[in-house]
Amino acid sequence: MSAHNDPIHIKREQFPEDFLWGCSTSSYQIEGAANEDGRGPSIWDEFSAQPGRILDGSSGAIACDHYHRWPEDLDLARDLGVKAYRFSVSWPRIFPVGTGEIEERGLEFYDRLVDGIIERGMEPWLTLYHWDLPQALQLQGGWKSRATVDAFNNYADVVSRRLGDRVKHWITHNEPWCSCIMGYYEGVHAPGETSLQSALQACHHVLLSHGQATKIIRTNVPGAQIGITLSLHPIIPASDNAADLAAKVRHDGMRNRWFLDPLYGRGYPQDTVSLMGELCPQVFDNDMEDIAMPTDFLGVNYYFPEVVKDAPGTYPFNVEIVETPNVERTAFGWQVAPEKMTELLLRIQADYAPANIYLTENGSTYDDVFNAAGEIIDEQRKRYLARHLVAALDSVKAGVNLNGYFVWSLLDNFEWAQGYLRRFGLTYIDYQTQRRILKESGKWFARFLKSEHQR
Ligand code: IFM
Repeated sequence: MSAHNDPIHIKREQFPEDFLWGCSTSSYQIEGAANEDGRGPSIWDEFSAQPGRILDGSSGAIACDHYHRWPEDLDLARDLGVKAYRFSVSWPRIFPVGTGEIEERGLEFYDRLVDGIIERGMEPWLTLYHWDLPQALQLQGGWKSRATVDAFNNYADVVSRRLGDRVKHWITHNEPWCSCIMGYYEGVHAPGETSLQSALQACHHVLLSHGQATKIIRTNVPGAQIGITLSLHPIIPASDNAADLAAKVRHDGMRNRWFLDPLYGRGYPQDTVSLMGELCPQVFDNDMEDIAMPTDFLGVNYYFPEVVKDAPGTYPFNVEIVETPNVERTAFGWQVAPEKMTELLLRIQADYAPANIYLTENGSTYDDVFNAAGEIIDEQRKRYLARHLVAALDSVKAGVNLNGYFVWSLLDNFEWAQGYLRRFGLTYIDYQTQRRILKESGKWFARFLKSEHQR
């Protein structure tokens, strides 16, 4: 789109006719009903209960009460005009202690949800793991333990046998960097541990479970389309000097290549392995082959680039993330840089050539305010969305195998360590009344989707 065109005028018909439009959610962030129908505790119930972990002291115990209000929420998704609804299954609803006895009521819930999605003319896109590990497994080491890989495979087997007649799109894991590095090293997400060695072992097990579960789903679900979703970041050096350029490569190794390289059959990146030294994970024979199991698509969650500089003495890689002044940011402080999304997708295409790429999340948080008419005119979120759609279109035009875009998120929800202080939804949730109010960004997206051709 040329510079004189306002992104807000982007039209759906500028995209290929079969480009897939969707919206995303995740179980712990919206479902609530934490103690209902036999659900066991997850690491996020446990983590949220610890003082000081969640900024507003909240938890996902009630969240959007989606467990009871899912028909209304699916109506909202349908009315937007999306053709795909991405959700995640809560592992502790199916296996309250992670393994062993199956909780039938949990499976019945997802039966109803999947049927509801299909009845409304949408495709279910199911994520198996969006961070709510059963707490009982965490007590045995969580993702640090190889036994969790077996437990995940069993869970993937049970869910894919049950729902595979209706669900054809499967995402094994959402954002392993977040579940492992933020959870086991930075300590800011559940389970709140702070060892880099543990985090790298956890990453290895998550990637391994992805590969092994892919094989299981492929057997159980004829015609399944299977992938993994990564949070990927363009890395920008703070300057052109050699030290900052080298810092960029080091940071990219951990942030992006640590996941992409093994998934695409290259093993862990050697430069990062050398830097990690003895912190590297224990890898058994055939693990790397399993991790590189062929998939049908790569899910990319894009939010922001990171600017880095060389910072001698900074653990673990002598790299510091720089908060560049005078750049546009969302209320979270995340830099708004849609053109960097295009660069990122071009790089993924060039370096890894995934069979298909889907943007499985992209969205923004801003402070939503009601006007006198009781509406939320969230111009910033609307513009953010439009600009990223332009960047998606630019990627397609530049030859990226990008086949779909999912907005994060259908609803405001429990934003992990930020609690309910951050709102990413196209739909506002009044948490007192559970009233849903479509924001202007949601209305704009619906107008965009209704223009011209329908998938
Ligand atoms: O809310 C999260 C989501 O769970 C994973 N991707 C990023 C979103 C915004 O932080």
